[in-house]
Amino acid sequence: MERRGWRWLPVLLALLAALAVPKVWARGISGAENLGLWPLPFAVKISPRPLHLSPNNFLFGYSPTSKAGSSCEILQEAFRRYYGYIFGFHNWHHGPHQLCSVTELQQLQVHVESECDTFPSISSNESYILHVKGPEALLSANTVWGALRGLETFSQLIYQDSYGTFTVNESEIIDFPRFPHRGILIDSGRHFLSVKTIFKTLDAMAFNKFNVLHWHIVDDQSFPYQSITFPELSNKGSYSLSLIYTPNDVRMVIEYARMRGIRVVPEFDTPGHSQSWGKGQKDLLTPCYKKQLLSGTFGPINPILNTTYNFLSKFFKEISTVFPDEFIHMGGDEVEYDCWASNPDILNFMQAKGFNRNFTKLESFYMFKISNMISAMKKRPIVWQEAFDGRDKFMPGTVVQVWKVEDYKAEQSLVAKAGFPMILSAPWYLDWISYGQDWKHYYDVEPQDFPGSDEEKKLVLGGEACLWGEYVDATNLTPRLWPRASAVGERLWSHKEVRNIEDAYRRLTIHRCRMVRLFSLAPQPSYKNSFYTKNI
Ligand code: CP6
Repeated sequence: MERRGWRWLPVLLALLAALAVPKVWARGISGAENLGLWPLPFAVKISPRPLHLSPNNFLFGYSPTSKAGSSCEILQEAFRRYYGYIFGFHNWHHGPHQLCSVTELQQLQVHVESECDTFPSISSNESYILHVKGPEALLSANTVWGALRGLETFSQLIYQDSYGTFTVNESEIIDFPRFPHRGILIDSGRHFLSVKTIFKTLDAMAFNKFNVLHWHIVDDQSFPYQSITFPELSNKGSYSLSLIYTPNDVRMVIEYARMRGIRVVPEFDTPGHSQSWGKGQKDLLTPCYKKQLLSGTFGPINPILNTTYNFLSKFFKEISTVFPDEFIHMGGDEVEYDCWASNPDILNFMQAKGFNRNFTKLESFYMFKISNMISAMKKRPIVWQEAFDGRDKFMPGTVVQVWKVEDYKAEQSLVAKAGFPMILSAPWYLDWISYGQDWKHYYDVEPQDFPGSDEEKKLVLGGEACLWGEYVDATNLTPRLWPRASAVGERLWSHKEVRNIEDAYRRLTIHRCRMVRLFSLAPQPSYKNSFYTKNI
């Protein structure tokens, strides 16, 4: 496209969207049957005309008018990565293709409308247009994040013909995500997950256009996060002194994710699920009583002490500087009340506050104080649904994560009626395994199918596939997540009407095969990779 043409791209995009392009293009998916594009782009047009690519004569480059160029590390790194993904694992073909009449594709020119960004956010524009033609293909995006998604799609278009020659058909693709929050939850509190395992998960997420790593980093069982302010938490609370995430490990995860356009949302779950905190922080947990005597066991975080809030305020201050994302997940799920109910100091406090014996009010009192803290640090809180259900006062803008399987649509309605944004994970528990193709159940979910107005449905920011760690560690994490999480990936990225299960099955089979191939690749040589692997 010429210089002048770029200015009209957003207009063109809007126009094509208005014309309901998927009905014309994606429905036929002509020529795309064997490619296994996943998740399916908004509009796909693939011509029968092939172009050949030669590893020795193919480059990624920038259009002259692109605002982001070779000083943009995110794109430079992505170019290296995708060159490796496209050509890396095959025997290079040096056959006589120069002699045949097929046009060669020599370059993918990338055009980005805005300057190289730093961190992805919930409002990042991930749309892109891909125009594959010889000898130069064009990838145009509003942001580098869109360019990353377009590079992934470009790599999925390339195949080897029967002679082994790298081939791509002339094609046009217009694409953008349906939801802005497309997450995977990993749980390093139940089983420690090495940084290398997390990297592999981030790679797979990028293959499926996921953009949020929800890092449930600590839980009852262990506290692997090494805090700068409170080192005793992991000294005492981790499984071992080597099974921890040092500040450098955390930085590497955030950086590896950033390079792939993936946000890292940390979860520090309180007041429940916090047994491991108690080992390194005296008087933080509630002492439980048995027959009016201290039993020696502990319950949820003690919500009646000033020391609790002083500690948590310093702790979350650190978290808010270590993790650059706008969101912090503060948990609030599955708080057990029996220990609170056994403790006379708690009961007296509740009496004084007028809570009587309503423990939900006590929990709500605690959660409101923590959300205030997090808001004061210019961060937005995310909570599990119980924190919303029991709300007395609830911070505006708090995101509610709907996780309970029972009646989740009714819960979605309640959250939406109250005007709060939400993330759906109830139908997507990937640690739950059963016989057969359960991905079809994940695929069938319609995240906006609950009683409510159109305005209310817009409060669905997206969803998360959750891989709780009770029965998951590095030995089974990858096969448990993929390709089943891919079903969630397409549901959250692709158009609402993309739900043909036979077509999905055919594409997913190919996509799985591609992922297996990519996983078996040796790490790509790049500056970033040597930087990362040095410390593993
Ligand atoms: N761990 C934590 C879990 C779960 C939750 N929180 C959980 C329990 C049951 C189901 C799904 C998830 N394993 N910390 C609840 C959000 Cl079915």
